[in-house]
Amino acid sequence: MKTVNILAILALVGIVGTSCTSGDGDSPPNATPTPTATPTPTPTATPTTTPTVTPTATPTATATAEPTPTSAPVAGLPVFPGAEGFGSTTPAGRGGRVIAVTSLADRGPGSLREALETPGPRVVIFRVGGVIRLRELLFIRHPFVTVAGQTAPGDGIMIRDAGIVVISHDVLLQHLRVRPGDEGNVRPEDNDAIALLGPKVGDAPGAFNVVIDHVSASWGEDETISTFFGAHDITISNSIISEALNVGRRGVGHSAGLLIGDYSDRVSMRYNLLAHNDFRNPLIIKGGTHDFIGNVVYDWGIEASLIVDIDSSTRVDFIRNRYLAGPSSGGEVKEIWIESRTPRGKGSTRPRLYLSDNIGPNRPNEEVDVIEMLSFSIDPSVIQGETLEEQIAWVKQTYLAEAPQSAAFTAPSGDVIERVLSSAGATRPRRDEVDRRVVDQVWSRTGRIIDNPRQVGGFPTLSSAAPPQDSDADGMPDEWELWQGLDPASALDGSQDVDGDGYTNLEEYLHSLL
Ligand SMILES: [Ca+2]
Ligand SMILES: [Ca+2]
Ligand SMILES: [Ca+2]
Ligand SMILES: [Ca+2]
Repeated sequence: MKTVNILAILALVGIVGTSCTSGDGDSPPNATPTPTATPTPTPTATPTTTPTVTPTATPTATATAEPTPTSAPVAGLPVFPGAEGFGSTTPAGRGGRVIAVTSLADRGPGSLREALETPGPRVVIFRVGGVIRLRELLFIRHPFVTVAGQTAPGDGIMIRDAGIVVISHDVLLQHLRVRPGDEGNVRPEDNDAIALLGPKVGDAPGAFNVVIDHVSASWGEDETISTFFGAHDITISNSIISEALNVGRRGVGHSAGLLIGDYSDRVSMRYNLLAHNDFRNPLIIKGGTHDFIGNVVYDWGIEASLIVDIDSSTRVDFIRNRYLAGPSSGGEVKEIWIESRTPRGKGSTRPRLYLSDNIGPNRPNEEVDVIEMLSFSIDPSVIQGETLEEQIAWVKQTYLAEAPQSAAFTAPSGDVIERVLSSAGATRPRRDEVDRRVVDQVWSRTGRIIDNPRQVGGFPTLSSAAPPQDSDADGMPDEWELWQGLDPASALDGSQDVDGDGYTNLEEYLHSLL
């Protein structure tokens, strides 16, 4: 246990002994873990602009030419239809060159690494499916990139043995499986499936305007997904974050799901499944304004969600989440644990949460007071009030907000659990056996936190298949182009926007696969 805190407070409010929470040991590679900036939480409204028609300029790009953006950006256009959350109006690789991944090799011609290391706006499609075994971390250093895993033939794409590190901006990743495991070359302390790092790594601009959507991330040794060092304006949506490895090469238990780490700001976490992670479901530490909406948290171990505020004015909206205990679930804390290390006398910098429609073991329905699913670590001396009732009232008044503080959102209709379990993760072309098993385990309330992938059958194999015919190599198959009235013999039309809705023709094809 790295952090020993406090404090007893109110029996009814819930209480804690130790936490296993800090950012200790989470240093990303080549980075100095000494953030110097203090973030200013800035609630940001969701753009309400209705996408307007913008004529497309004459296309000049080809599949092999240098990128030529084809149209003025449409203000407020979601990066794909239905995208929501902080950063989700990024253009990503829109209008850029098409780069096809044709090799599963770690590097070299046709590799994913080569595609990501190519500067300039780009849309990365896959002409091969299967498993990419990385020999080292896969960095995204250059901005404006779309990685469309849904285009992969066969069983789709899985990345193993190392993870992805995003240190640039305007990035969309969809339908990828990232399962580092414990057999690769990355130090366990750095071995995240996906890390989004702010401007603290070399001279990189840092991660912002990043959308991670329909991604399956599992078997990390550090975190599974993390944001750190001031990464901001990020959405992690419709994804599965599962089976963070516990006692493995690190020698200590470190099954950590999702870390919104030091000085991250404006991170949306929506409609994700977090399953079989001992802690950090998520951990939000040191500030920022974030939202956690419509997620399913299953089978946490010692803790589910934790907010550690260290004199940092953290603001988080927890809305419509479902906490389902599983065989690993234990610990003394309730579903949402608020730890405030704000020094005495700095009352204006306490964390504040907005809670609405969250259900869990300690609050099985909306009739139960929200306080029942909260645990607090607070210096007892700051708590005001003589009687228990007065103290609880003070705690509520101090730590709970009456209205959402982050981006606006559209409440999804239907059942959250049904939605998440049916659609989360890399579902295109199809879910792999890891995701199918995890989802089945949520339905049946089975499974456990694991130490290594061998305990659950090891790495799956994914097969490739013949990709669709694409004669002009613009990323759109011949058949689809003919159906759309495009020219299967000309690559000029991929970056055009024939219906003027702001999405290029190539994007329309990518969206048709979602
Ligand atoms: Ca990490
Ligand atoms: Ca084509
Ligand atoms: Ca074409
Ligand atoms: Ca269009």
